[in-house]
Amino acid sequence: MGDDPSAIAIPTRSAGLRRWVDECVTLTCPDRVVWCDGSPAERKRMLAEAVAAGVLIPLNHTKRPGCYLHRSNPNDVARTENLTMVCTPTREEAGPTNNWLAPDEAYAKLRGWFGGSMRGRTMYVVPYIMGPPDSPFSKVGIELTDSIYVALSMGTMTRMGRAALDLLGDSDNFNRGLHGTLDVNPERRLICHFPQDNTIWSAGSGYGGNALLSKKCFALRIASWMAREEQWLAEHMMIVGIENPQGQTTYVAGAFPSACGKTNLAMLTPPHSMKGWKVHTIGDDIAWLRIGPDGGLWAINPEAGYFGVAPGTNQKSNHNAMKMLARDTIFTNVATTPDGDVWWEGIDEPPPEGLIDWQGRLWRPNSGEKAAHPNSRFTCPMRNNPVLSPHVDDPQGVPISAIIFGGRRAATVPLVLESHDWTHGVLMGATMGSETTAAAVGQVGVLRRDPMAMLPFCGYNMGDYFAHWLRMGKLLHKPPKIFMVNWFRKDGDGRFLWPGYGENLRILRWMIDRIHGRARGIDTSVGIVPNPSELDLKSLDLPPDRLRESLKIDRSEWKAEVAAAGDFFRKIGPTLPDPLEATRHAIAAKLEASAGRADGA
Ligand code: OXD
Ligand code: MN
Repeated sequence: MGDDPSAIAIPTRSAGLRRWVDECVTLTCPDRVVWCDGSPAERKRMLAEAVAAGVLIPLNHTKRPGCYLHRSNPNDVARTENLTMVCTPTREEAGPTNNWLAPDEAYAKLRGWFGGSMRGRTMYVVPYIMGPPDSPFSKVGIELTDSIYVALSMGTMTRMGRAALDLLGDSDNFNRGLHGTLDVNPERRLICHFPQDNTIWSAGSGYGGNALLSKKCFALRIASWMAREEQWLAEHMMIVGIENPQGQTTYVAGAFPSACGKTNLAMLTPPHSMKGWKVHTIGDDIAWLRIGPDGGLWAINPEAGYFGVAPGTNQKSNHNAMKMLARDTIFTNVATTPDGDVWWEGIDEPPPEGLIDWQGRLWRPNSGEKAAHPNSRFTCPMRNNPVLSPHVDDPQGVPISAIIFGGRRAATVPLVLESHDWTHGVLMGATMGSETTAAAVGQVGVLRRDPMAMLPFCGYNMGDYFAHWLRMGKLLHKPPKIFMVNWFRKDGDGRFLWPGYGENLRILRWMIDRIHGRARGIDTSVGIVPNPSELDLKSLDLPPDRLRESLKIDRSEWKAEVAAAGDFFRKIGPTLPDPLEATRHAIAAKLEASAGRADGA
């Protein structure tokens, strides 16, 4: 260990960091410790090592330079929410929506599993910064991992290496993440968060959401805890700038559950008819939002790369992603073609003969099995994104004019709905529902309440989290408008009513018109919907009755929705803030009173 040259080459001035690495080395007993410096030479060396070890398979470097395939253990292909714990001293602090373990119990159990677990392996010390290096809002984390795939992925997903140690200096204020692959056995898999210790211990999984500790574990679960203490917000949101033909850019942040199109929305291609409109990506998954000196909400993207869902990504759904995936990308659990390229369901190219499935077997078209895993992924640096915003590194972030909450709803929720005020917007977010996807282990397509798309990611009591959102509204002098969207409403035959993807810009445009006072909308009991005449529908082949159907507010569906929200609130229990329940009751009363109205809402 001590004789590894890289351990000497990157000293840290942080005594706290040295002490903690020593403790973890004593516990896990790796053969070698490598301090990652984040240099291109190091990456080249580690890629070669990963290939030699069979962890990565090089793809066709003529077609896809710098691209690799990783195949997971088939038991380890998605986040395991049932094995994800918030370890606060009391169960109440974790709240009714989180799994809880007492810190002593969690540490003791994991200490047992980690003991000697890195014998014969290398421990990578991965220092990283979440956020632009010059931002006062950025934070340092260190992940210790025995997975070269994780270390390489962290190099893409974060600002990784020497810069993080420089920023840390002699401080011991950093997130302590210990990750061990162990024997990839679901029986010995736990992802434990200790918010009071700024610590994460993740054991037994190599899957991104469980093992890249910067992402869900630090930037959401631990950061949401910090955000409450420090009066900011850590959210599961994409951030995008939308520039109109006059050159004015409006930034919006949008919370959608996993695999509901955040990445596509963050880099959408405007429809041909919307000449002069441009989209600039700030982030596709996580936003850290602060109150700026102007009293408005400002956002940074703490990440530096995208860990996106491959299936369904194609030239139409995300032309920019297809471009950025042409190089420097690690693909996980996709299918591969005989000439060493990638393939997945929904790539919009026929599967070539001789396709190899995500488990490395010859795929048979009639087998009824997917060639790529439904949660197969790409890990790609944000610098590859052709529409990356020039403001992505701005230390203060970008000003947010609107927050969008969106889910996957076959019925009830219209294409877009604006809240009446902040509290109503928080209610919309708090009660949003979505049909589950393959991003987490479990049944797919089941409606569940997923408040602010944070159900699996909020690091503390959900009722306290709602109260924090309400408090933030009071602190903001210029609160953003809050909208709810649903790109996924279906007709009676199960077909999507709205074309989605790039066409969603037409809906964003209406939001921007609302923000700048250029559209009136139609007020209903449950929020403001567009008057169809206010929507830019130029060259859109959508029959008026389908548009009407997608915007419809059905009174009986909404009565059921508001009642279901009440059921969910009862599960939150005593921490639920009164204003949310009062607003829900007021809407229920308005729905009752509107029984005689023509639109019924
Ligand atoms: C993700 C997720 O990977 O939400 O972003 O699961
Ligand atoms: Mn996500």
